[in-house]
Amino acid sequence: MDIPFKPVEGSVVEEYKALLEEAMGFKRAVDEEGRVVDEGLLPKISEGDIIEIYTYMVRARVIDSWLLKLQRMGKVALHAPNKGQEAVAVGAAKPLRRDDWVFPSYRELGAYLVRGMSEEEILDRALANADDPLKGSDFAIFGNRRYNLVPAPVPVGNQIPISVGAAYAMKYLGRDTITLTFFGDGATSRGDFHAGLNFAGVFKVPAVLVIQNNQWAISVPRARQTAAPTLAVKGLAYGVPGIRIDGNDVMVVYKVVSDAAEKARRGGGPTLVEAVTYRLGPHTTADDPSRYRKSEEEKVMERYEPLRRMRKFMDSMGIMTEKEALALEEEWNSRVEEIVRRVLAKPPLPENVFFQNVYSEKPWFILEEERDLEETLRTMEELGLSYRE
Ligand SMILES: Cc1ncc(C[n+]2csc(CCOP(=O)(O)OP(=O)(O)O)c2C)c(N)n1
Repeated sequence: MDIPFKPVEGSVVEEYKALLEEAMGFKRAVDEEGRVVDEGLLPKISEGDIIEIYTYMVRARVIDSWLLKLQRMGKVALHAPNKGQEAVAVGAAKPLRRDDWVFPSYRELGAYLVRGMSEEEILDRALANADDPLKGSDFAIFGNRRYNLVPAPVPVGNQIPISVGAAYAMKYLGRDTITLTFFGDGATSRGDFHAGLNFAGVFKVPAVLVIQNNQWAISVPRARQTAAPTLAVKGLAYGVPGIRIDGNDVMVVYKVVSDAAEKARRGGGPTLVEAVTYRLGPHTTADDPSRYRKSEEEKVMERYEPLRRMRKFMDSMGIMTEKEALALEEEWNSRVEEIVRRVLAKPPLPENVFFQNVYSEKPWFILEEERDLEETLRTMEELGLSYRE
């Protein structure tokens, strides 16, 4: 029992002092000019792994820019740009095992690619064509059971308590699989974050929770979001170690998340990682950031973006020249352009798609609505009208 009442003393205080330093600090292995600034934070991985990581970042950048273009062409309903945040998604997803669970938010294309999804699958969904697995039912990026990739929720922060519950389930079942969850700085202001962290801390669940602190929750800047000095420090109140890192340095993201994942696997409990990054584009294609932030800020932040840094790092390490690294981006751009052409040529969903995939046996009122639609379409055809462009 804890009685009598007195301040906490002893080793716990020392332990918390060390945790506080991690939560208030800023870890990076490679700086914005690609120079190694902390050898100890470089992950022990091969040159091949480094090239693979860079390639995932390139692929995420390329598919992101195609999704943006396709939205502007009226082919995609909505897109939440990933530009500038590739290092967090790729660096955190890469060290995971196939049987671990990933709970993305809506800005983690890199994590989808790392888990094994192809550009074609992503585009089929985004374009809602005949191969769309969700049959046009929502504009959201879908999850994928094959890759233990849970669908991204539309409500902000919902995935936090759900993923923590899933992590608890893994522990309960005696498995050594873990969960990795992504969410934004804005999500840390929602009750779901606090409920999730509290549960995670009490039950020591095998979870790694990654905050993509991209400085903005649509138009709300980080400083208006919370009065806490850092976001990582919020974990400490719940007994969850928080580590603040440079989210544009993929090497430190990989290192910190892989260590946290292994700790969770061994029964060491959850970790909250605050990855400090910057959203270079709009919040979504429906947003205009010039209404709430200065374009000079974006220009300054271009210098810190993760792909540029990786190119400089790989060049200085003799892994790949900057020229070769840029050529790789060109190559992927052409490859994805070909996929885009193929995907655009696919037939659309059939008109009666919303009458499919719900009932095994349709009730009379649904059959009636279906007949109504058929009749409307016939009349439109007779009148030479079309609802498709
Ligand atoms: C519960 C809830 N409230 C509000 C919204 C509207 N909304 C969508 S995204 C967003 C901002 C989220 O910001 P953040 O968590 O920092 O993630 P980011 O978009 O920056 O990656 C808001 C307020 C929502 N989807 N769900």
